[in-house]
Amino acid sequence: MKLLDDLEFRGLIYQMTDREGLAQRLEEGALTLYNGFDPTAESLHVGSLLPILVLRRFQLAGHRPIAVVGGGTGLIGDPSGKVNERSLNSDEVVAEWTGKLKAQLETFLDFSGARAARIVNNYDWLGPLKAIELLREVGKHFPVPYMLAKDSVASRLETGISFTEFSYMILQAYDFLVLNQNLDCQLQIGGSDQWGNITAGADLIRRAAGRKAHGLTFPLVTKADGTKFGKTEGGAVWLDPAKTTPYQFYQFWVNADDQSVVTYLKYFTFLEREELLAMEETTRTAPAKREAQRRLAEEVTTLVHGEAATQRAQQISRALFYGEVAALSADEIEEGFGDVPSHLLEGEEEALVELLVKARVCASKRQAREDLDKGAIYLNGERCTEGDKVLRRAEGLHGRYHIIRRGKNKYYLIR
Ligand code: 383
Repeated sequence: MKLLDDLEFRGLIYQMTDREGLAQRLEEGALTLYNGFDPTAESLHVGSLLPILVLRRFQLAGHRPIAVVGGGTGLIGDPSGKVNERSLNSDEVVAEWTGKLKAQLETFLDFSGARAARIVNNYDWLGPLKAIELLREVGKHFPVPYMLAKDSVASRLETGISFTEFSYMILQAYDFLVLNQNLDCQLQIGGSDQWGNITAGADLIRRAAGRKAHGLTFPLVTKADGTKFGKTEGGAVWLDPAKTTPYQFYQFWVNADDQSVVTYLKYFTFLEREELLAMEETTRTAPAKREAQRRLAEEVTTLVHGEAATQRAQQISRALFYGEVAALSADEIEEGFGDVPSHLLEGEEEALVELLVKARVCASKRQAREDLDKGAIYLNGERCTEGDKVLRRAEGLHGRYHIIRRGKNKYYLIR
């Protein structure tokens, strides 16, 4: 299948500057394209994964991807899709985050061969830029009414926007011009929130250099219940394993709702048409098996964290699901129970009833005795009904952990 047809089949195309023109250009041979990532945090998150994978889809089809890290634009702040003015981060923080994003991006693209990917930092050309030069050479191509008409600005005229953020589109447009002139980059991609900035760049390339450039955006990723994609109760789902463990990452995907799971498989995996249709079918006929969800979680976790981490995540998930926690290694316990309520054992031993109350498993000692009596409490995977049980640290899993489960799947960790 041709690249554009595949992107369309996957539902990845939201807007294009000129479909026919781009289709024709792709026929003519290798094209250089880019997507920008601003260092607004110390890690990329699942939302950044979509553009990364689209860059990779282009590369697999024989084109040359560039990932731009916004060491310069990150100092300004993109108003696109933002209701409020951002607070500025210091030079040091932006430089540090730029380095971290760069390292993460390196793991997703292929840097060898004729279609080698590149990662560039726009601070390299925005940093040295002089104010007079910017206003004379670039600013002249931006009619103010044109800038005011952009969504990112128009939507903020009532609530407020600083000149700093108002100017952001000029910098992103200038990036596209620089990349077009220096690396023959002819296409910029991004999420639908980036349409205004992307077309600003294509327009600038036409006005300032008399050349044609293309833009393509993908749709905003949504969830069936209307809540924001990529957020859990614990916050954003990060690509950095120190911020979101591979197990949590795996769980995020395994919990995808039935209405969205096939869309996510199309967006976030490289599964082909037949497999995608098969997943669509099992989700329709046997949703309870959650086969598509498990496939999704396995594919995306492997892409981001590798096979070994995925196997661990699956092992932890199975153990928790079947209550077989005694089989987990100490590392797996730390990873799998990273965000369940935990409590420190004071001293070497403590009465279970007391502990159940202190660890907030049960509301009172009376409740704790009742729960034990009716068999609702599990200790390290075994049902415990002993009202006078004493918990000893040394008898714990790996000599230090006691895992308490109340009911079907409410877990607590005693360290
Ligand atoms: C900076 C310089 C450029 C081109 C783009 C940029 C960044 C851009 C931006 N992008 C978002 C970000 O960095 O702010 N102005 O958080 C997000 N992207 C991608 C995608 C997305 C966008 O990194 O829609 C989601 O991930 O475009 O919100 O020369």
